Amino acid sequence: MPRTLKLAAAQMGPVHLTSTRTETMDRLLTLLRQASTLGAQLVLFPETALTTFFPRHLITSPDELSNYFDSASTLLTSPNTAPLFNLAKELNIDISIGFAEWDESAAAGSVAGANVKGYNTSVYYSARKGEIVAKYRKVHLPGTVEPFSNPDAVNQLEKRYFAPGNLGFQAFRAPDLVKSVLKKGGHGVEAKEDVKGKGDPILGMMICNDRRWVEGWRCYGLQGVELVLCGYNTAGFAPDLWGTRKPMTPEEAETDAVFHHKLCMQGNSYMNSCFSVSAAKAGMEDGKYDLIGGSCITSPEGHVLAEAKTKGDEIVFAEIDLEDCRQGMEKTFDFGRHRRIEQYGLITTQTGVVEPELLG
Ligand code: CDT
Repeated sequence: MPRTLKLAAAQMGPVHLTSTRTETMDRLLTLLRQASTLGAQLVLFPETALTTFFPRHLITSPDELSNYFDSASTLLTSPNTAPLFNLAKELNIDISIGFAEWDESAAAGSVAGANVKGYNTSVYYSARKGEIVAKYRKVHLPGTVEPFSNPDAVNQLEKRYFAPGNLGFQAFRAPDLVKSVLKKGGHGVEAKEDVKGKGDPILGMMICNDRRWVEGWRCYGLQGVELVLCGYNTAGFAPDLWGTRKPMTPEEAETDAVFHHKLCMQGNSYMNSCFSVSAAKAGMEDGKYDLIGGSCITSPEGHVLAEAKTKGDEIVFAEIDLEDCRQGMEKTFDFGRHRRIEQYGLITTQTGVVEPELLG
């Protein structure tokens, strides 16, 4: 049975330090309406979509910093965020969006240090339910706590403002997003094997740097994920962050950064037999900080089905059939038959690299 889904990435162009919340919200609403005219049922927005990518700045004033954060518990009611969820409900479109989550319990600060204000988070809103049905907190936080000594460096102070995500890689089902699916206890559900690939779509969220780490993808793969959603803000040129043996022009560096982004989305989608969708915040923020575009939708065979053509506000759209995940899941990457967990111990017992002894 086909399980088709009309899917969109809402890529955003730059959001500046001077952009107001209202201006940015208006752009998000416009993108959602554009996706709706294409018939999209699910729209992904970028990481920290509501503001500029503020972790590149050293912000010491607590009041100023609090302007970039929102509480998860008031997303559906706060004037800063509610208009997007209200429109999603009206248009009957599920959305996933990234934002800086204010730590209401103050637990994040006690884990990671006094400066930490919360988590780099994304949520999944089900329009049919009218509620947020899943939340993910970014696990892999790149960059540094303190700015680089080089005054011209592009900083990424995520470790300063955010605690590492503590919700794991929890896959979830998107309620009633796709027609004609099996439900628990429903007719035709006899054994566990009978339901594989026939229920409500299985989704997983990750945020930006997470896409570079195979561990998260495999955690989702082991839950039968069919679609991974990933919003991002990726610098086009940041030699202090990623290091360079060979000097590169900003143009060469950006080409490489887009290549690595797509490599992660394509390779990991293939190796976990799932679709993926990625949405960038792109372009030149504050006239100075370049972010890559390259938002795309990729298939379980690793092909790019649709991709952004600009570095501005743009909808990337594709109609997919989740049934296409079955080929990989049942053959090349049938985990149950082919994985050898007794050989993978290092993955969860060791963090850094330990080289073999030097030869004599
Ligand atoms: N936002 C985010 O996580 N950006 C990082 C930059 C890393 S620099 C190597 C990313 O992985 O795209």
